[in-house]
Amino acid sequence: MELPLLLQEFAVEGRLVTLQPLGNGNVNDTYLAVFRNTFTETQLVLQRINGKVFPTPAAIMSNMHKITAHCHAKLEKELDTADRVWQMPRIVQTRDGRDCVQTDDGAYWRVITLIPSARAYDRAQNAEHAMECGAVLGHFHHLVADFDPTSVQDPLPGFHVTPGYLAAYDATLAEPKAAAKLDASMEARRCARFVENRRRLATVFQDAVDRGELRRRMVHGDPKVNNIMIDEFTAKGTAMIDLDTVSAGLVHIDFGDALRSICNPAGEEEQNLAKVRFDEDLCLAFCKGYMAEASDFLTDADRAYLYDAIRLLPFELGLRFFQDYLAGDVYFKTRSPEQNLARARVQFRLCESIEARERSIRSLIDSL
Ligand code: GN1
Ligand code: MG
Repeated sequence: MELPLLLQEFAVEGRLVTLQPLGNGNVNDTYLAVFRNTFTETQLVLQRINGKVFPTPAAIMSNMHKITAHCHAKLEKELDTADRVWQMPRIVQTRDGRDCVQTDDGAYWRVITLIPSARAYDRAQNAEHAMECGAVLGHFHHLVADFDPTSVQDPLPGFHVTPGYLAAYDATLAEPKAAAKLDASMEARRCARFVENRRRLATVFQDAVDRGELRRRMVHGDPKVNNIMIDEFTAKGTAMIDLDTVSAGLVHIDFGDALRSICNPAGEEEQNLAKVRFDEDLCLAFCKGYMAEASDFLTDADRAYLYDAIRLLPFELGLRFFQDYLAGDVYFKTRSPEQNLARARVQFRLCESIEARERSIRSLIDSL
């Protein structure tokens, strides 16, 4: 179906004046749609949910409906006492009251509100930006802290289960095609050695949960820097976007994922590995911003595992990129054949940089 025609199914006023690709998401297809009438303009986000990644798009939408309803009510209630107007995208329903549309090809499409006068960056800009990112994640954790985790379905079974990614990697490597791909590339073989030397890392959080040291709570799941909106006028953080993976998990996953993205000023797509490093000033700024919003969330046990989270998440994401490269780029969107391999190398390099700074990162965490 033509996209402008599809948009007509949603309850939007005005005439469509432009429809263009938006952002750099690695999973869903995202467009900006601008509608105008004589006196107003409405800017919206049209998204095709990636059905190869999310097995049950309808569940994703039902989760989003419940989570945003909870958070919007809380935002309204706290508006008068808040230091800023925090925002969160809202689902724009269809004219007949549905949260999304399924087209004949089976794809699920949804429309959500754009956070106006705000933007997300692919890389941390400076310490102030990192601090605002921390504040947004901390405030998000505050918003979902009293949401009942059992009322949402698992959006993506196996998401952030590192041993599962390792098993998928092993299964891929058992395929002759993947093994040949590994054989053909010195860089890929280097990545494989990197993984072999860190296999034991994978179970650190499963073990901690099994021992009863850490408990699950509502988390975002994908709090990387370009999912955090910054107000263009005030330069303050204003919203967390990309809510598909919000579910019960460990706060460590969010911490580690945000930091692996924010503390690598070179970004995820850097070609020159020499530029990839873990920046502790950005880390400290992020943590300060987070603590100002959510310091009471972190127990001593949580703190004890923060370093492990910071080290694990780039390992896990690198492993996911590397496995996808070997499997023929089936999960993450790519623009060139070696892109997932290059992305994996960046994450592994970042992980090495974190390992080299272990003592200093641990004392930074202790100082929080
Ligand atoms: C994907 O869709 P996007 O780009 O916000 C991925 C994250 C990765 C990220 C790496 C559902 O996020 O887990 O950290 O790419 N999301 C999913 O850029 O797999
Ligand atoms: Mg995103």
